[in-house]
Amino acid sequence: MASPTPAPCPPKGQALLEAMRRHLFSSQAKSASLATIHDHYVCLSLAVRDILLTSWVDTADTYTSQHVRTATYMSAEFLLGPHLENNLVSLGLREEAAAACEALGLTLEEMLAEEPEPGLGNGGLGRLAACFQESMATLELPAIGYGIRYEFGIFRQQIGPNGQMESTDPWLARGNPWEVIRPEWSYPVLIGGQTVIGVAYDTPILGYGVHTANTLRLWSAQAPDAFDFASFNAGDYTRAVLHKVQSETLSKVLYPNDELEQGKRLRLSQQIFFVSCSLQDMFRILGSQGIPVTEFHRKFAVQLNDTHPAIAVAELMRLLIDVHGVDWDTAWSITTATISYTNHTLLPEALEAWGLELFQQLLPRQLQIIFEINARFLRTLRIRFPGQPELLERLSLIEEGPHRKVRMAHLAVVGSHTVNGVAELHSRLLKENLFADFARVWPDRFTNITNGVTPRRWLAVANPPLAALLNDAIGTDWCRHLDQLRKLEPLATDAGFLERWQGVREQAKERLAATIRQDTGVLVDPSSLFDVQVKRIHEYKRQHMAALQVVERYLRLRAGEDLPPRTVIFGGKAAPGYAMAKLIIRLIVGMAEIINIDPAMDGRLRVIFLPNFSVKLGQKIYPAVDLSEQISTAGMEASGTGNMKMSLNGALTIGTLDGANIEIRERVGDDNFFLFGHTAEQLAAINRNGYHPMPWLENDALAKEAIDLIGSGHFSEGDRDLFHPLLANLCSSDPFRVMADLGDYRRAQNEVDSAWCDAGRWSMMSVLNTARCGFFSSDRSIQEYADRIWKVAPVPVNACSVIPSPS
Ligand code: GPU
Repeated sequence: MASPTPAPCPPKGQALLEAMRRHLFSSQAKSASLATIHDHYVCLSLAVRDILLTSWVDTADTYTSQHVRTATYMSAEFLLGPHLENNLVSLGLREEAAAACEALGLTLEEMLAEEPEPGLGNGGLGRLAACFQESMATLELPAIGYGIRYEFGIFRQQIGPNGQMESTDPWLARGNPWEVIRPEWSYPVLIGGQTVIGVAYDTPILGYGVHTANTLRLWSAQAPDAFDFASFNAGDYTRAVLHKVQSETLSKVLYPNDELEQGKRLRLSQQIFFVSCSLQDMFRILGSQGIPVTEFHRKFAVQLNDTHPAIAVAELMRLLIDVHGVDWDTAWSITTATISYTNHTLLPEALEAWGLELFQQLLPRQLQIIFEINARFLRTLRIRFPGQPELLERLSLIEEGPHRKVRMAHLAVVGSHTVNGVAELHSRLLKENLFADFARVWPDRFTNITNGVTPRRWLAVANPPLAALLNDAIGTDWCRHLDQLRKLEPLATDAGFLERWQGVREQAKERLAATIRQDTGVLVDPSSLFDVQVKRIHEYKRQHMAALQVVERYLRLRAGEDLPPRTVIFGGKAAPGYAMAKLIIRLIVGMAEIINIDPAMDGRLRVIFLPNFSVKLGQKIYPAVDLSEQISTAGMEASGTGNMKMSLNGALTIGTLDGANIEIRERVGDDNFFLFGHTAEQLAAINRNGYHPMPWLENDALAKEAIDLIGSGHFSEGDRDLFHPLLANLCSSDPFRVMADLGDYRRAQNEVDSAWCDAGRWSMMSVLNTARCGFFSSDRSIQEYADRIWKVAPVPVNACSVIPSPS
């Protein structure tokens, strides 16, 4: 590359520029003539890392010297998304970085595009963990995130004429400038009689506008050094190496199932692996600060992100008793004073229960401890509830029957001081249904903490034009105190402001239109209504109901009805083994193929399936959404968080009374939300009388026509069998009550069409959505966890590092 003429650079940009040049030589070992775009990305990242290291080192020093009470967040998933831009925004260096790139003849955009995304999660649960890490740092709370450093994250999705195809995600293939390996912090874990070593890899998590940088510590599996020395010496070199490979497969790949537990041996191994390493690491920290093990619960609060880390209850008991010599009763008080558990679903297929045989093979000591916990628990119950064996059976940690199982949710509830759901409705249903018996035993153990999302990534990073408009209109405080968005309310009727608002929205939609063109080849009209459903593909989320609605729209347009132009955008991954979800994708793709080339549509309907939905893609999509589809069967979506991201960016929701939709509607106002569908209570009543979809369908000519059209092979090149499993399911059992809600969904969609035609009113409603969404900041969620569950207080970090900052 020809050496560029340096553009004028601000001082910090100058420092970045110099650090980039230095890293090209000292880290990438290249001259400018050989440097690839990826080299430059690495250099920029390392230059940014140099700057944030001061915060990171100072934070660790502060926490260590002050012996602070610390929250630890244990999660099998952290769906982080790219770090570079987020770190630039947290450090207030985005402009400077752009200038430094320009001075090298590069653009910041091309650097950002180079970053592979650490997709160490499936969907909402993993993304929530990532938002929470960032909020904990921003609130200056001493915290550590603990998880697994999967070598392969969530699979990459490509879309072909036959729907979804999967390929691997080798996100580490070109190295990772954001992590630091800590070989000195490695721990042995005994699984199935074999020892595996977990090695710590640390990633800094910067707080926004503060000096705090917390740590996300992910464990990578390694075979021990003296691995299988016996067989090695016996000359069986290959066997020894094979065992090594086997141990190291532990952290190889993230299971791509979302809300489905398959009872796989490797999965249980992954769980004990990261949980044991994390707890051993906490004991190491305790020891290094001279704190006795009996004070464990004063030093640490441990939050279990769903039941994936629930084995922590037994493992903490084992470490206290077997390794640290604590008696049972003391160990049990410490354990239950330490641990708390968040439940994220009511879906029965997601509830983890491990077969006793597998458990016994892999974790015999932990199973023994679970039996002892259960025996003591059932003994107290027998005294409190005499003559109620069925109650005891329902509450037991062990599910009886031909295949006895350990119920991980029960282990988590019994071993925790607090159990929370993730939205008001979800937490109520937990107490009324899944944990009704437990709520009788311990009514005070259950609480709600409604989810939130970080406004840094989901507004400041994802939507710079909106952020700039907000800064201008209401000041910059919103980014740390999202409630400040309230100040927008009076502007919702200000014509000048609405015009600027419209401008911001158009920019986002044009940007998404360009991405759609690039990723699918389809041209869409940025002035059409962008109707978006992006999330994992699941029958309970009812992408097939949205698809039916699109077919109906297609039929109505073909029949000459006048409807405002819409672009209907879908995105999301289906678990590779979930046939029905994959068939739903296939249907959407088939619809898109026909509808997008039908001249009768005359630009009034486009259907898009955006491949490989990810955090990166989400950052482009959320700001451009006009209509947010949140249409799950009431009672089934624990919370949802995409709903919050869209509303925060000014989308209007069409939704059921499910999860956090209810709270969003309460806050934005029912005039600014398109509600439809049965409530959870109504569905429960319908179920009691025996549900059948046919009576609903028989009275609905349009729905029938849509189903017949799909069945005729119209969207499958004449193949009448392809979608049969999907249609037959809808017309026979319809487990997710699509037919019961379809008519009302159509009514609400018609309301959307009319509202869209009044552009001024739509803009006002859009502003009010953003203005009233401040509650859904993950800062607010984390503040609640810190105050009500963890009792962890902020510890401000001052610059104290002896290491000079590069600037
Ligand atoms: N969720 Br359990 C997942 O994304 N994956 C899971 O395995 C389980 C739950 C989601 C819920 O479906 C969603 O409603 C919620 O907003 C999210 O967890 C975070 O709480």
